[in-house]
This record gives sequence, C-alpha cells and structure tokens, in this order.
Amino acid sequence: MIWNESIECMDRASLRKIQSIRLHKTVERVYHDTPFYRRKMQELGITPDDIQSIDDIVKLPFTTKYDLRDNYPFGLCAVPMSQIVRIHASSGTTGKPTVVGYTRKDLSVWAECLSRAFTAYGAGKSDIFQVSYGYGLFTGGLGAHAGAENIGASVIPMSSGNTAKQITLMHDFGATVLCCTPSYALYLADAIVDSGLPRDEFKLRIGAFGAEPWTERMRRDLETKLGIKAYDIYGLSEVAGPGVGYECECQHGTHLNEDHYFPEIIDPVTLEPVAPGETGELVFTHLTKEGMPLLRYRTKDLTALHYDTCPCGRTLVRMDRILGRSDDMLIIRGVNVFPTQIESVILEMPEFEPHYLLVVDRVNNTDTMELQVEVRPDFYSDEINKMLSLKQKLGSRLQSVLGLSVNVRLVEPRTIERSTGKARRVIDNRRMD
Ligand code: DLL
Repeated sequence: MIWNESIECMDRASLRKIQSIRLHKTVERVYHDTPFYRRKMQELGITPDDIQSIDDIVKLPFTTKYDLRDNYPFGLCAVPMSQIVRIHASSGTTGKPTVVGYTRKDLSVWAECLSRAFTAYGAGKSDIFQVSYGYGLFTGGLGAHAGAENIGASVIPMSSGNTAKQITLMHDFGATVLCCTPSYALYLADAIVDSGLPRDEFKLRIGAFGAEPWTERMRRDLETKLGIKAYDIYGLSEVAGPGVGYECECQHGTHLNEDHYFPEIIDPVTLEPVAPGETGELVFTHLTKEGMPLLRYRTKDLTALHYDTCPCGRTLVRMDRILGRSDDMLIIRGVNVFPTQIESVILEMPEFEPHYLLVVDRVNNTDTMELQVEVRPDFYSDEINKMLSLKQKLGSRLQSVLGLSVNVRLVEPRTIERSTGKARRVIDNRRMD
C-alpha cells in the first residue's frame, strides 16, 4: 500500500520542479528570518535570487552540529517562539544538547512522513502499535506515536525499558507492530522465549527498527525469532526524527522523503558532491520546515543514494544502509555517546591519568561499554574499599553526563597501551555482519 502515491511515485522531473520551488522559498525565509544564515550567505556573496533551481543548492553554505551548539538553544529558529509547539533534543559533543523546534505544520509534515513509512510496511487502521522507542526529548517515541495515530492505528505508548511489562502488554493487547531499536528488538525476542509464553499467542507481524545501524544478518534474526517482517526506519532529530527515510516491501534500500528533506552525498574531506551511487556523507536541506530550517546539514552518516525506480513503484531515492559515521560518535543502546564526553569527565577528576580505553561490545543483544582508566600513582591503592569507592565515583559521574551506565575498570598506571600515532581510544567489538 502507498500512503501518498502522487508524491511517492511522482515522476522525477516533476519532483525536481517542486524541490526547486521549495528550496527557493526556504532560502528566502532563512535569509530574512535567521541571522546566522543571512550572515553566512553574505560571506559567500549570494542572495536568495541566486537559488532558482535545486541544482543551485551547491552554492549554499553547509551547517554542522557545531553551528547548532553555537546557537544553543533557539538561535537557528526562523519563527518566533510563539509558533514553536514542540521542542526535542539529542545529546551532542559537549554537555549541551542539540535542540530542535517544530511548528504545528512541521509536526504534521513529520506525521505524514511516518504515515508513508508505516503504510509501506503494510500497516493500517486495524493494527496495534507498541511504541517502545523512548518518549521524551528523543524523537523516537513521540514521532512514531504521531505517525501511527495519523494512519488511524491504535497505539500503546509503551516507551523503552521494563522488558517484562513490554512482553505482557504485547501479548495481552495483541500488538501487531513493534517500534524500537533493532538491538532492543533482539533482546525482546530472547526475553519472549524466556517468558515461556507460546509464540503463537503473539500477534506481532511488523517491526519498525532504526535509530542505530543494523545489518541484513540482524534483519534475518529478527524476522525469524519474532516471526515478523522487519523494516528499516531512518531519521535524525536535526532533520525531523524517525521517518526521514523508510523501507518498502522490497527491502532493498531506504526511500527518503525528498519532497521535504533534500538529500545530497558529499565527500566528507573535499565537501564536493560525489557521483550518484558513490558512498559519502549524507547531507540534508529542509524544503518545507518552518521552525528550524537547515541548509545542507551534515549528518556525518556515510551511505550512497540510488535514483532508479524501485519495483514497488516509488520514485523517491533509495539510500543504502548507514555504513558508519565520518566522526567518532558511538550509538550505545540508542544513545549518542562521544568519546570526548568521557575524556572530559576523566580529565575533570584529579584521581585519573588521561589514559583510557573504551571497549564497546554487544552481549545478549544489548550494547555494553567498559571504560578502562588508569589511576594516578598517588591515588592507586591496594585497599579494595578505596578502589571501589573511586570506581563508584567515576561511574556515577559518567552516568549523569552520558545518561548511560558504564562499566568502569580501574587499572594500574602505565598499563594502557600507548600509541605513537593517533591514540586508539575506542575498541568497538560489536559485529555488524
Ligand atoms: O535516532 C531518530 C530516530 C528514532 C530514527 C527512531 C529512527 C527511529 P538521533 O538521536 O538524532 O535521531 O540520532 C540520529 O542515528 O544520524 C544515524 O547515525 C543514526 N540512525 C538513525 N536511524 C538509523 C538507521 C534518531 N535506520 C542518528 N540506520 C543518525 C542507521 C541510524 N543509523
């Protein structure tokens, strides 16, 4: 089924016309209403009149997460706060989160994009959605919730965690669609087996999984273990949240909602566009966003785009799975973690050397993070109580900064391997095959 056939299957020449008109309007709006962009465009010597067609997009300046941070919290909003009806945020490189404001229309465009996604998965009015993405500043919960309501389905606003209750409600309420991260879905699949409840008493048939990279291997596992079809959902808060892209029944690429979010792929080093089909960094420009329209936002996600028509009939471009990130952000249990955040916690505490190693793994389908850190010789002690309280002190500081529990392992001075070139701070043992 197709939610909005006239857009999702539009011939590409007509789509480009719409994109061109919308781009020009957006550029006019930010030039007049966002001082940050007016300044950037003036520096480049361009005005909205220079942007007449979508091909002119390459003349526009890039935007990065640092620009959002520098304009924290609402500096990039293009409308007065009286028009902002929702605020979301995600963690950034410093303690300050990346903030996004939405107008009422932005929320309805977002719900439209999710409706396209859920309809493509084969969901409809008679489905019962269990939304197990976190509700709150994270866009996953409320985003999926609005999309499911928009297609007329019933929603269980479960949020993340509390696995035993997740399984009871999924079973008792007859949930047919599960929305959560793929790693949590695998964890749930095993917990269902452990619960002893017969699988044929569950009604689950569709999974909407995203917010972190996953693989074909994980898809096969999820489909077999849960007896469902597992679909990718892609998005990022700066652009909207979940539903920037979605898979169709062909499951060979994630269609991007390019009538609202215009994608480009650039070489992350030269910043030049790459040829269609080549891998590079994904960049988005808002075409209809009112609250906080961004020009050429660098996602840091590495992928490739394919413009041939999909056998499903959709002409919207297809994106490969996200191969990785051009920066060093880790996604642990759906939470964005930067090694620099951990480093700054360690550096703040006099008890530790600035030598650490972060070992990330996936145990029982759940991400784990172990921090090995060297204790300074004058603080190192054979007394187990002293070491335990030091470990707890660091652990709780990390928990409050990252919002995640970290398994701390204190090690003797000079035990962590030094490097003569770039230090290797992170070992990610999660197998992504
Ligand atoms: O993760 C939005 C979302 C919620 C997407 C629920 C899908 C489902 P952020 O917290 O801002 O937003 O993180 C965005 O997560 O730049 C990617 O690196 C990664 N990511 C999101 N979806 C996928 C996916 C939400 N399907 C960052 N595959 C993005 C791979 C993904 N990576």
